[in-house]
Amino acid sequence: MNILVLGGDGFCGWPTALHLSAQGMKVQIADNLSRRRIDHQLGITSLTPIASIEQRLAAWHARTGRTIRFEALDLASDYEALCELLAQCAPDAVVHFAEQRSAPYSMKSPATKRYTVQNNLAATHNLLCALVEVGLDAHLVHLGTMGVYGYGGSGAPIPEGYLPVRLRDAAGSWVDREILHPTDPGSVYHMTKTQDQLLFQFYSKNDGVRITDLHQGIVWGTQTAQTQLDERLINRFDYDGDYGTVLNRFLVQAAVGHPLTVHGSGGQTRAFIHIQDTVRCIELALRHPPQAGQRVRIMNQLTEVHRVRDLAALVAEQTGAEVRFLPNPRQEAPENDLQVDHRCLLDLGLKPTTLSAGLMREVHDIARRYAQRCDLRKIPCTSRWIRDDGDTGAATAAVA
Ligand code: NAD
Ligand code: USQ
Repeated sequence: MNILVLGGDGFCGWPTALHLSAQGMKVQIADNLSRRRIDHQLGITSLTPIASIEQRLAAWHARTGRTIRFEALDLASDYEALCELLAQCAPDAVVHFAEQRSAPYSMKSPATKRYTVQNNLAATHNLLCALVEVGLDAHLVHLGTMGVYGYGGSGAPIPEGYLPVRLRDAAGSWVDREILHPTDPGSVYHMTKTQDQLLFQFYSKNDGVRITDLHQGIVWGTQTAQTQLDERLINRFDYDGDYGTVLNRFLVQAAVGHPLTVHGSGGQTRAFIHIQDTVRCIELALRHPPQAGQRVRIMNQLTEVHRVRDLAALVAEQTGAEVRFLPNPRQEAPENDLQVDHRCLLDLGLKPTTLSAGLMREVHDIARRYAQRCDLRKIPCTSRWIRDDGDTGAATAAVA
């Protein structure tokens, strides 16, 4: 299979590209390296020492004899170059990771809000438009988010994308339909993902583009079977207040002796998946493409559901860390339940990596090993959903 990985230098994209290459697939990466520029802009670095994309690809070739090509391309602005790349590469499938993915960064300032919307929506729409213009029947696999459903907690399990509804027609008879599940985004970033869904629905219906949208939970962990082959292949590990996600932050906080930073009561319940399972899910989605004419296929990509304060308690119990309850910088429900249907990927053969099995390995192998690279000043979350101090955040420019 011939695969184009967009955003293939990022946290999920890099290990996915290696995993697919290791399966014998022909892989090409395109990325504008904006995530590395945002690191620079925010004065942060990955906890793990990530090599340049050129060094990464050379190391992969040296270790395995396999070649992954790289193209520097901005999906949101280089439309002609994207069409050329699609025509030249003629992929069987395109995996789309190339979006600004941090909720706190998207809420940091007017500039970062606008950047996130312009980047993410233009990237996704350019890709769909280019697939049609070039006339490629490639399967598009997109990384969406569980956050499109919101965390309002109706009490009903969240289905895989579509909600069955019953309506009365004009004659008074009941009609059964399935509609996209209503959206309830919690940040500007999450809002862009809800709008991606509409772009997919339209291009699927109008142009017959075959699309799988994977509504992924919070990814934790760092390494996969391939990224641990060589230190030059190591995956990125974000721990800062903007890009670090909750469980990976707790792991590094425990390793450096920083109190675990629970927002509010920690009653927020979220879905989680290990990075090793992320790459397996992408492979499963690629090996089981939707049929021609099928509506957008949506699968919930997660393996476990946890409450934030329970995760903090678990990490504290295993490491002796202190837990600190902080004022919540976000606007979100202080407590929510979360029941999610996620049978599709299990039915396709996913064997989940559980938190209980992987947690301490992650603390020892990564968080403690690279703890000296942690900049404690970058741990606090400084992005606020609502500013009540007269500060609009206007000083934070978006990435160039
Ligand atoms: P990341 O920021 O590490 O990687 C994204 C990559 O895309 C980066 O290398 C970046 O340079 C590139 N990129 C961004 N905009 C681009 C553009 N316009 N043109 C070309 N390249 C561009 O993020 P990630 O954690 O790997 O997330 C990948 C995808 O998975 C995102 O769409 C995200 O919404 C989704 N996701 C991530 C998580 C998570 O916990 N990390 C959870 C659920 C969903
Ligand atoms: N939280 C804390 N303490 C921290 C950091 C976060 O209590 O130090 C809380 C947050 O307030 C929130 C929860 O943990 O309630 C999750 O926050 P997060 O930063 O781990 O995750 P989130 O902002 O939702 O975003 C991440 C990824 C995003 C992806 C999303 C999946 O960055 O790309 O879409 O997870 S989901 O959460 O399922 O929408």
